[in-house]
Amino acid sequence: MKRRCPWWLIGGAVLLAGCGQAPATRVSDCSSTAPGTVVVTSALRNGRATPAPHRVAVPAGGTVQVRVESDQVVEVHVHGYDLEYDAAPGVPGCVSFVADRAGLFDVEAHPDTLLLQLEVK
Ligand SMILES: [Cu+2]
Repeated sequence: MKRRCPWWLIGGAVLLAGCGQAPATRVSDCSSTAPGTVVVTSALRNGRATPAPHRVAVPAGGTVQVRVESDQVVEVHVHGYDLEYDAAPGVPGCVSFVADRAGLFDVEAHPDTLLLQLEVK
């Protein structure tokens, strides 16, 4: 699920917790893969994740690439890092970023299909 700050909170967001953190920095659009990158792939078929939702270990500070193929237009959301991108038939969605926040983060096809979880530690 998305957690966006209401527009009227943006100005004071620095003082408020709970609106989420600033989006992570995208490393690339996945046209290349740096050595050592953890590559994670998932596919959405008929509304179901393939393979079934699973947990992927990512070393803290490492670069992770999350690639999603889909048979329908969907928005992919990497929770915790607040990254959103589209995937469509024939046009996989992909993002690479530095996993600099520890924790367990859902990767969803919105609105509510869990694709996988990234466990950063
Ligand atoms: Cu979400």
